[in-house]
Amino acid sequence: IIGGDKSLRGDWPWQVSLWLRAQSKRIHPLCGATLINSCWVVTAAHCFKRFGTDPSRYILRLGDYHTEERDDFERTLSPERIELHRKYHSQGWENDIALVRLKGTDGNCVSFNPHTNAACLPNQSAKKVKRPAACVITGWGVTDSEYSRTLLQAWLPLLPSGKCKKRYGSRFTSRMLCAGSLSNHRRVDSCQGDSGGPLVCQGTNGRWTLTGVISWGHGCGDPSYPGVYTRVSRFLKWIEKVTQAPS
Ligand code: 4AZ
Repeated sequence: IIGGDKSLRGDWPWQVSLWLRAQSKRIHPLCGATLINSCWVVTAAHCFKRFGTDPSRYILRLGDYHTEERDDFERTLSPERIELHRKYHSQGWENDIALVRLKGTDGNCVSFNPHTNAACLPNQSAKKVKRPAACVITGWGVTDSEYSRTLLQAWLPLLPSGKCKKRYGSRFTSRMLCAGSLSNHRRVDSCQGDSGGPLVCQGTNGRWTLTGVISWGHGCGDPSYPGVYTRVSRFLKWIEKVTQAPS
């Protein structure tokens, strides 16, 4: 996260970290992810581009805050299944969304507590995100120098799609959202290591909704190249189909 600040423990209870298991039993931070119910996590499909979708290669951490210290509420879980969007192509950025099923039974995989809870999904009928909405991105990815050890947050506005169209041309599609700094002097952006993590917006009812999945952009923190996010509202049917299917 560029231009953000330290979050407080428990402020973003749906934030999940995705780690790669190395041969040496060490783990390496890979991506962010978002808990959407007791058994399912949403992330970016491109997180699995290099190492594939064999669940045994990954672990997920919930309720985490400091990556190198043991937090009271953190739990490390194994994925049971990784489902990439079937129209995701590793050459491009379209449909950059994946679902990860946690191990567990009877639709009950993790229990919620003040540090572990699900984000809401967008309303099926609210296809349009109202701007300017108060949105937040969170992650342990690259700051100005290195990966962050504590969970960072940054408030940022959704931008008109034209801002991203102008910069990225046809690579930016209607299944994506554009978000970043409004001013040329403030750098607020997601960056490497944040991808797969949440862009949540707070509705007038106070609920936090998973509006975007951190996906791509040209560099990080350059106000003329906004960040690009998977537009979650376009994937609700797919999410429903995958998460409701008998396993
Ligand atoms: C990345 O490499 C990445 N500034 C994520 C987000 C952005 C750029 C790169 C957006 O995962």
